[in-house]
Amino acid sequence: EDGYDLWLRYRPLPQAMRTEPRIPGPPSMSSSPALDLAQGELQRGLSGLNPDEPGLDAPTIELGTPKSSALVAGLKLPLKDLGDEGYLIRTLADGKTTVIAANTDIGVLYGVFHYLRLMQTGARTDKLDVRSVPKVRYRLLNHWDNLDRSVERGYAGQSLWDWWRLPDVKDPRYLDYARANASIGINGAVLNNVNAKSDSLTAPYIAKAAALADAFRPYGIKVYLSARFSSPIEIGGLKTADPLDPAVRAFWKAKADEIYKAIPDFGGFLVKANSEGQPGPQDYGRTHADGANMLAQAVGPHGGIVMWRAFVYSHEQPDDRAKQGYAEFKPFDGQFAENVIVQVKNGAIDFQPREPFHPLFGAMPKTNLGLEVQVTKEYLGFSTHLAYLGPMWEEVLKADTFAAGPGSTVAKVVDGKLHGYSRTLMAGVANIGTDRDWSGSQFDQANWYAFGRLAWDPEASSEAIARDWAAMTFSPDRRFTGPAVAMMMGSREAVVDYMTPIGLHHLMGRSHHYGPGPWVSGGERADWTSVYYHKADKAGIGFDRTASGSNAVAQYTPPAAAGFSDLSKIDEKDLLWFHHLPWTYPTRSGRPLWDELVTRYSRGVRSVEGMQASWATLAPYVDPERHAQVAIYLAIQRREAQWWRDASVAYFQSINGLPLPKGEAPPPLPLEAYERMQFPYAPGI
Ligand code: BDP
Repeated sequence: EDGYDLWLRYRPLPQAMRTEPRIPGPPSMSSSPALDLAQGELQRGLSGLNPDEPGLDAPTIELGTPKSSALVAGLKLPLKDLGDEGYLIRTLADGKTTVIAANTDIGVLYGVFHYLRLMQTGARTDKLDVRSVPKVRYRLLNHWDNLDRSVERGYAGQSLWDWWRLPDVKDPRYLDYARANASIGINGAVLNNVNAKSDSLTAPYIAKAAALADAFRPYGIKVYLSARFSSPIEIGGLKTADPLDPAVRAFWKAKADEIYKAIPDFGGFLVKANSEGQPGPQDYGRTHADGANMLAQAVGPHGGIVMWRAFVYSHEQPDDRAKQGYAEFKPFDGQFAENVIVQVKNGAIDFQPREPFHPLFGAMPKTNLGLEVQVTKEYLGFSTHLAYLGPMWEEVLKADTFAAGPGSTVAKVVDGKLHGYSRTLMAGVANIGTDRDWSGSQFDQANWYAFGRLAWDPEASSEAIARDWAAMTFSPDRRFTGPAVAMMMGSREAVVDYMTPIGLHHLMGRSHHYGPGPWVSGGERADWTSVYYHKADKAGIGFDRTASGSNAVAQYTPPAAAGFSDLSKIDEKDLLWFHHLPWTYPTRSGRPLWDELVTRYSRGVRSVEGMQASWATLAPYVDPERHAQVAIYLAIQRREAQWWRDASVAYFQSINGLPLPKGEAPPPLPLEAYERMQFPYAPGI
């Protein structure tokens, strides 16, 4: 039991949970690879979950489209609004037949996975009436995979893509990867790192990407590539990459044509430009819109899209990095081509354990905006800390931009409803690698899973998703799922507490981003240090982003801004993100700020102890191998939560000179000892 089977284990259900044996319906009228997969998956699931021989009068399941199944065609089901990916699952009036129907074969496959999920989680399946349509069109994993198979910010081994042996050798794992994605509705994968190499757009690499596309296609997954903006120079022999230069435009058009020849359903390009040293249109005095539109024109005739990232910050360092994305994109609202999606991180800094929503959401009604989240836990303890990210994403999706009055949530921006976007996108930076358990830990699989489910429905409940995942991955027994889900739901808050409580952010070790580093200062850029963000001194702590400070709040709509600026309104979870306050500031607990800070640090450590205790009681429901792995990781997390707490308390105390609140243990080591702790070989940098 190494976790390879993910949430698709199909082990026999406890007797009490087995529904009547079922048999798949008769062969369909016509078939396709996706339909064969759907049929095969159903058979595999049913026989795994209930190994008993089906009785002669067992209920049947019919699956198909009106084209592939006479029964489905004859039923005249309301399929019209299901689009290309939605499905219906319905038990017919005879009570004996359940149909899984869709307009397309991939819709049927999605429906089969849904049906199997119901069985796996012990839900009733004898009287079904389910209708599901994805709310977001592009549901993509972004792999930050390099061509040498290292994975930037990856903590689960090497890249799955064996570039060396591709295109000839097709590792069966590619199919398992695609199947897992299809089971949660992911329909695209950007294969290579946003810090891209031009090599990935050369003929040999296009052939390799085409082999992956062939493997993924039956599962409804398209491939996309990150494009390096200076490719016309590096592989096109040109002197410039100026997006308004005719030769440059011709290069990209020819490149797109070449790619589509090899991959007729190629999805398009993802671009990181003029950010962290990457080349971009601004190098030529052009705008993001100029760059994006040029590429959009190249892929447009083939049906492709361009995802242009808003994670930008320039060489000139502004007073507040949080303001830069908005400043560079907002003025160009309405100037991006229809097949461009501006891809915006959930928060304005960089995937911190907690960030308020990015001010661009709600601010670009005339530009397709997509949401990018980080599934891999670069800033939340890599793969050894247990942090279920569903609640973090739900928090941002539920945040109210007030762009069109109350209820203008980020979810409604992202699913296109608020502004009528023509294309909608959710992208997740993948946490997948060659580790047998795919994600580097058992519980990190839940983040991959939750990302897919939330991309399908950004208004879904992260708790319900956790329950499904825990039931499918470990055991549907409620005595297991109750405590396991409680653990998961509290886990991200625990990390916030022991790393960056009360709105603090960017306090981690330099460059590898592992472990505490609130003292980090100096070096290349001020906005790569911790002191830039916490601004602690003898008098107080926090980043003043109100009108008296950087005024980043002004980038939000007035009601949202007021909610952040007004000390009587702000949720304390965001307090020090927006305010610089005296150490004595009275928080809502009644404790002065300093005492509250220390209390939260310690609470984080105690939460991890709580997870350990809870996990120990769950041993009867989990195989010993996976139980032990989780227990070992929790022990690492406990130790490191303590390290975060002690190092942070020691550092901030050295600044403010204040005593610890009563009952709080002093850090066992002097500050210098924490400062000296180094982790030079952290993976995935
Ligand atoms: C940061 C990562 C860096 C990425 C960058 C990005 O530290 O490795 O290249 O984001 O999103 O979080 O481009």
